[in-house]
Amino acid sequence: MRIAMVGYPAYGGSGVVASELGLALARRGHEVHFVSYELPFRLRRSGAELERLIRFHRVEVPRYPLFDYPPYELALTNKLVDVARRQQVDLFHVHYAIPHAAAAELAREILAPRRLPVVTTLHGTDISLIGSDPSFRDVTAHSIRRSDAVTAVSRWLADETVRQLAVPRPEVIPNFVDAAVYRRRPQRTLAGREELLVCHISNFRPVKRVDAVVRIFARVAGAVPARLLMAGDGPELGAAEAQVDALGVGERVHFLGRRDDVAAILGEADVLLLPSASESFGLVALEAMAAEAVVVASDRGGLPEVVTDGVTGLLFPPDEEEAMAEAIVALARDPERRRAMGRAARRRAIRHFGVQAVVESYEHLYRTVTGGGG
Ligand code: GMT
Repeated sequence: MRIAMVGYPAYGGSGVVASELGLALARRGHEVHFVSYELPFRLRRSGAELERLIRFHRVEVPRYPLFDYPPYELALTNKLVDVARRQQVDLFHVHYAIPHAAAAELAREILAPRRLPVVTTLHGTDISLIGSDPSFRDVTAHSIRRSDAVTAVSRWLADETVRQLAVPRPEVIPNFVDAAVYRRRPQRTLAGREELLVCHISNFRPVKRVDAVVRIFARVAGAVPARLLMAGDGPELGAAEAQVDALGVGERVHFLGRRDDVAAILGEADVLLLPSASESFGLVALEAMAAEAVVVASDRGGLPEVVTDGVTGLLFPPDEEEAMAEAIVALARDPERRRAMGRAARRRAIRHFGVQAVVESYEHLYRTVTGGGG
């Protein structure tokens, strides 16, 4: 099939999923056109293989003095129309409802009477934070209703979408992980052998509760030899750096900035700490599971669908910081249990969130919406 994939190129789970799905589909013989304002970061690394597999179409937004807010949505719509006409695409698959679903809907209207199906994948904050905001609610609900198929990355998000927007329940297609890329690395280069290596990877937005990460780690570091790697960048970074100094753990905490080598970091990590206020899925938790790191996370949103509490990781209400710190200390003191949990996590990641099964679910959906049979 010829698929126009739309997503955010910046660091964030929805862009990762759109990129990895595009690559996986292209490797299975589909023609994939990625449409965005920048080449997504996961695609930047794929080099020569990428050029063979995916065509990137940049959305240019003309600057004009009248525009205090350059109308990206309209430029995206126009680009989608252009790509659909020139490349004869069979469908639009948009990731993150705002503004992508509305742009695809308008593009489809412009292309009529040609029938171009729209598949919308919801990722979380496009519903839970932004989509349900009164400023965007009606247009989000409308574009979801008009999509030919709507998917959500977890059951929690599907329920939340119905609850917030009173639209039909999306089909659940979970995120996936390539277990050949995300795996334990035998060599330890990021911390000493006797230290517990704790990682946090996010876009440092308030919902990630980076302040809690630092507080929890400070408790851990007071009890056992440990090191914290903080990978990512975002609005809470400065505050986290100041907090690390204030708590006197500067020697043990390393801010790595935005990193492309997440698999390498998780491959050495003992624990991934993710005390988010909400997480529709928690892709980084799945990646950590495949790499046999123990996920210590909040029990909110879709995380319990990814992590089996007590078996493949440990979940707590987000404000139970002391309990999370105690759990991590206990894991440091019991390496056997930690490794067993890591192995169970990898088994679960492979069994329930493998690339092939998930990509086949999307292919099935594409066939259904294009009338190619299910
Ligand atoms: O978590 C973020 O801030 C990024 C956001 C995004 O849209 O890129 O992530 C959301 O989509 C990911 C991929 O499906 C999920 O794994 C994340 O859980 C979800 N984030 C939230 O729900 C906060």
